[in-house]
Amino acid sequence: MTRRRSILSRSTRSVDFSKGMRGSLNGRGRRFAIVVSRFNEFITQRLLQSACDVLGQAGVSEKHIQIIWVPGALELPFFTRKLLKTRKFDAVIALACVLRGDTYHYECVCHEVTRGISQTALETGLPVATGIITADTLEQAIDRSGLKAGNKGAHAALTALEIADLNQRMASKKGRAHA
Ligand code: INI
Repeated sequence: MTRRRSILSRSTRSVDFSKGMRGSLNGRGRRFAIVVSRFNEFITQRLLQSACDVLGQAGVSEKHIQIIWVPGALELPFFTRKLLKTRKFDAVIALACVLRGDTYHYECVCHEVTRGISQTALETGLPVATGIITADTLEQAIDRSGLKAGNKGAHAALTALEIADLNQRMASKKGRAHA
């Protein structure tokens, strides 16, 4: 048996899964901005409502949530970047709904938005959570905005709370102590 194989098959200490840094979902004192697309507003309103509900339940004050409406998903990266650059927010949440039925450039919109938002987060070093429905039909979008398949706005808000806290912990002594 090779050394490599013996290392791979050897049983090791079990990992203590309670260890390691995690972000908390406590939103007290935190500030968030939500950029939301007007395109398919019937759906994005539902995403926005759930995102705000989750933030409220986590203790985020209403006056600490800034909402910016933009024409469509393609405008999300630009305004997300602008908001992050103010350094006033712990995280930004980007919400939209892209439907294949409405456009043949569906792939292009989805790809550009995802790439633009990731680039913005990496460039500014600040967290962005996305709740972007990409669906073939309006029915699927309705399911993903609260009917049968969860609500992407709520998921994005939970993610934003967690990554805002994680980002702060990683920058602080508290975070290093728990690492
Ligand atoms: N924007 C969306 O948010 N969802 C869509 O489904 C969509 N479609 O189908 O085209 C869409 N297009 C608009 C785009 O995001 C820009 O607002 C527009 O191109 C102006 O820059």
